[in-house]
Amino acid sequence: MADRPTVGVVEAVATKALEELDAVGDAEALERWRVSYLGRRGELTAILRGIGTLPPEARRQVGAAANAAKARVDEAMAARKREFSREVTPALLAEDSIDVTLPGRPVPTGRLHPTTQTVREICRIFASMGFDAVEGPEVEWDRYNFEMLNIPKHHPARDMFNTFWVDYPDRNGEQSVLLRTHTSPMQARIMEDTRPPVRVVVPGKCYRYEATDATHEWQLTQVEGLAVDDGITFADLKGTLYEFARQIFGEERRVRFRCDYFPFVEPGVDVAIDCFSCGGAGCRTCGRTGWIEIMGAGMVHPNVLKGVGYDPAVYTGFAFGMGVERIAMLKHGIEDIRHFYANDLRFLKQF
Ligand code: FA5
Repeated sequence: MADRPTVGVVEAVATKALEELDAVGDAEALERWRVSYLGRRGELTAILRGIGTLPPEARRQVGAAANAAKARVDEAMAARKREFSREVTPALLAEDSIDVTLPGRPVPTGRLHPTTQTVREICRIFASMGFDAVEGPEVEWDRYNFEMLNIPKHHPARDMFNTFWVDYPDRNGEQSVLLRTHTSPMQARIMEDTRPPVRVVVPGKCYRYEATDATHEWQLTQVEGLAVDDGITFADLKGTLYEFARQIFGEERRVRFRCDYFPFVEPGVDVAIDCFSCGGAGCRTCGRTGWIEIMGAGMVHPNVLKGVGYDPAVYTGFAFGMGVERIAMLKHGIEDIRHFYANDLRFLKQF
């Protein structure tokens, strides 16, 4: 660029700038063009800077021409900019468009464990018959798990419950703390704290030191039931459990009551449902018996009532304790209890 600009130079530069501006094809090229004419070292900028060095007369003429040229170029540039922004917008819109008819991406949701689902269903059924639900400790005293249930120390019935003992000997050096083997200790805890009428269910985990097979786990879930009042009979127990079986398994399932022995009830029964897998013919799941035992039950033993300060001449009651996994197996046709706690998502996702 000449040091001393003239009107002719100004016009020539402006014309060249406008011609090149016409040829600019996109926003990036426009920016390159702007820098080359109007940037700090741009051709038009250099002319405008050089005006100050001109003699006064030339400065006036060339200055006026340069200002007019700059105004024309600025206006042309602004017009091109507007054009590009109009062109870019539809292009961008097309690129970023959202197809509102596409189905949304699924959000993975967690789910309740089949045992939890079954516990909730059992509690709901008993709630409909007026039973409250309460929970109790899994680490328990010998006193509640055995003694208050009419199972004194060294009683042979302790062999029915293979026990995990907690290494916490009492003053006499005897083991007195354990992982509860059933939910029955809550019978004593509840009756100790309340006066009749009592109507509760107690869901919770229990532990047994035993070998596992298709229907036995070392950790199991039970729901205990207890109803005590004056005038409660074995017929109330049967009616309540038939109604429960009808609601949870449907009308067509058969229920079997058979005499059984539990030291804390008299008389005692075991309750079984005909096997879902073989329909009662006998198979691996039911141990070839045709029946799956789901609970123990009976009339609360007078010694248990006495132990908590209830008068057995006035009050009677029934109790039951059911295996929740066994009930879930029957409901869903699960042939092996060991699936429940193997943490295999292929199994768990089915519920
Ligand atoms: C009891 O635990 C008694 N407390 C039940 C009871 C309560 C009787 C109140 C009378 C009055 P039992 O050991 O039979 O009884 O267990 C009850 C139920 O728990 C069984 O019918 C079975 O469904 C389930 N169960 C027992 N042991 C296991 C195990 N190892 N794995 C899975 N389920 C089990």
